[in-house]
Amino acid sequence: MRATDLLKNFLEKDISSCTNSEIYFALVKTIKHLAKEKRTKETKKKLYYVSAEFLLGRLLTNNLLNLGIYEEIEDFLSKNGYSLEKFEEMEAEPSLGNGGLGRLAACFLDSIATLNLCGDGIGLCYHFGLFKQVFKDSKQTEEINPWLDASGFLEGENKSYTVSFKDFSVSARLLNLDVIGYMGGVNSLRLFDIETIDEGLVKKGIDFDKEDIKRNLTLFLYPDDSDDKGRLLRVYQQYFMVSCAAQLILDECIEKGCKLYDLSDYAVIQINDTHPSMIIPELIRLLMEKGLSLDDAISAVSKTVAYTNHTILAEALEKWDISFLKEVAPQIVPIIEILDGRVRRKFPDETVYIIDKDDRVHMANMDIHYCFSVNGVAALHTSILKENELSSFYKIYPDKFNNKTNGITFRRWLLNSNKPLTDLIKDKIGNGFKKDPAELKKLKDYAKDEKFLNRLLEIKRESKKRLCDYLYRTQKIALNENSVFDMQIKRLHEYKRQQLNALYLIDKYFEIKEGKLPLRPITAIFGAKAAPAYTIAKDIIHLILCLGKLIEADKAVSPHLKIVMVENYNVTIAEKLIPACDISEQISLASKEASGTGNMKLMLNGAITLGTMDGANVEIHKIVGDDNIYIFGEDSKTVLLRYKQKNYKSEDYYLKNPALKRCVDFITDEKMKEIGDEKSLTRLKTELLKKDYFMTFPDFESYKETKDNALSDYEDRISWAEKMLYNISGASYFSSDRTIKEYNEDIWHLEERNKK
Ligand code: 26V
Repeated sequence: MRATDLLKNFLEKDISSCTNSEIYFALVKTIKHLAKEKRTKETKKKLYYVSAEFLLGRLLTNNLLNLGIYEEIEDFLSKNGYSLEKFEEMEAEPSLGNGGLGRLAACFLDSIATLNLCGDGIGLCYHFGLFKQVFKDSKQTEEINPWLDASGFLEGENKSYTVSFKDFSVSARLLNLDVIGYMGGVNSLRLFDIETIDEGLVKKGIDFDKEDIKRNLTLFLYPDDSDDKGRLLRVYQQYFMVSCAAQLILDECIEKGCKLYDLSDYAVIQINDTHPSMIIPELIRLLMEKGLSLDDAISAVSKTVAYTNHTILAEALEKWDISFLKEVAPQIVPIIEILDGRVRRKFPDETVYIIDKDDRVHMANMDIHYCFSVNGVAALHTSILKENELSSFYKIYPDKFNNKTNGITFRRWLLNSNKPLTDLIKDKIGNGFKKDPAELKKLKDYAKDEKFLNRLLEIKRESKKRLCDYLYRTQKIALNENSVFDMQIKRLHEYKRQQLNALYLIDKYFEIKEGKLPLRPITAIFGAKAAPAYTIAKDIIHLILCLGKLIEADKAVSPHLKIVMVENYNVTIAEKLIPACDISEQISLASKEASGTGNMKLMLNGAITLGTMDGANVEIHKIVGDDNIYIFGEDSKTVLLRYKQKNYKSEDYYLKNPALKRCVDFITDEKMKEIGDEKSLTRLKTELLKKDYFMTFPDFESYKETKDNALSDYEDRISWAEKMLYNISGASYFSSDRTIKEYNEDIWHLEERNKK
């Protein structure tokens, strides 16, 4: 049956007498129906991608596109006087992730299904996604972000498990979201919830009783873990997730004929960072319960689980006090002790122990010893892991280490979010790139085709105009569409250095005041959420919002410079921002950003990167060449050496460089204090002067020079368009289809499922 006929059936009456909500839910039912039809039999071996985060974004239009019925449905709706956009906007975004790690998991699910591989995601069904950010008095406040009732895509499954904690147990409920590949297969994202959850526990903002585990376990994504109660809750969540995952995986394998010691013939489990690490002892425990010997259980699990590392920041590498694990799941503690004992007997090197002298369990260490594959997420990141952070492990297990440079799904980040650009590409090189992103390389043949380059510029202009309309309609932000759109859109973290961008903007403000005007007005756009307990990150947001206000009120400066921070940056807003970006800020301190994936989305949409030699920027640089990217700052070797020597003093740079000093001092200038909160601004300034752990100051000058060069090059529109073209075509490498093919060839070894 055609999609529109199905839709009409689900509407049950003539569309003209339906409410918007009836139409929305009929669309959802149509999608679910078609997804069911497309499901094919599973293969013997299956991938389980276990992750605490899946930052999916809205599903409606993406699913229509992947099913190949977008145009048909759009047509039908418009003939009846409706725009599809209206229904798209009714969907509450499932924000089940913080940032890159969760969004990567979502892109991977899309590619796995598209490539017809048999692989499900497993995670938690948080009732509230990442908090909704609301600005009050130029500060971030947090509100709950519900999505469940308004979604319609989630379905209950007839399966439940019991998870036992130390003093009590909970019943788990399994829910399913279809993962619909682009003209490909259909897989599942399996999300676990508890029967006894109580949304009424949430009081003010995002506060709730952190100790009432039976009622709060799946309420929130990443509850604030700034205190012990929060940390303990996180361990509860993690154990709950992996115990459910392990039970589900074993059930499915046994049903297919698995004899348990041959688990790795039926399952491969990719763990997304260390949040699911407890699946190792949990699986060992369950296998022993089912009759395997300790040795056989350890061996089966070690051949089945693979680990991806997503960060080298020491503070982000999870270490749990063993007392926490004893409190939550004492049944796995003896197993972890056995695993640690084996390591200690074999390797007399404290740095590779699982349990350290302070009785903390290093989750990554457990993973590396007991997984068969350890991968980093960009070439530089993997080599830093091998040579620095994890060098003692690399010496022991050189063959386990491998790199899988991240990627993004072009369905969401080009086909769906930038239709005019998609159509232009299709006109030039045909439709092939939609299934085979390598075909994008063909675009390079048009690097000197002025007509084509002009069309690229026109499309960018149109996207900027659309963004202006959207931001005005939704947030009352008014932008000048003829200005340069410079964007830094990502989580707020000191290592990503939004503060460096802010210092540049202060410098620009001074220049404009002195009469040195930019060639064209500049619009600096930020989008970022700060972790609720991360004080300095919130101070940086405050600084940016105050600067925006100060400049807005200064009539000498405001025609030339505008600073905005969009509220509640999320996947939905990213989809509107990215097509409209001219300059993509990727300015993390070299060595700190494992990969970055926003950098890939932005280049694919024709933005030019201004960045350090960090994460995947290094590979972007290699692909597009010096002329098509703006690289600045110290490289990772210099940075790592400086950390080693422990001799960085930010004050030295401040005192040596009057331009920098002027900018730093301005943070607490009287004018700023009038607008903002003195305490917050002073705290930030002091942090920079006394610590600046992420070394903003040494890169200030080269950042300024390089950014100014980019702004001046922007004026040669045709040569800028050529840069855009090289970036769009070079982005082909960063398709998550390529990444997933590599995971499959090197780690998973799944056979392609037969298409129906
Ligand atoms: C977590 C935390 C938590 C505690 C406070 C500091 C902190 C800093 C960073 C993180 C990141 C955790 C892992 C993560 O999200 N990594 C991101 O993974 C992306 C996908 O591989 C990658 O593109 C990003 O570079 C990386 O930051």
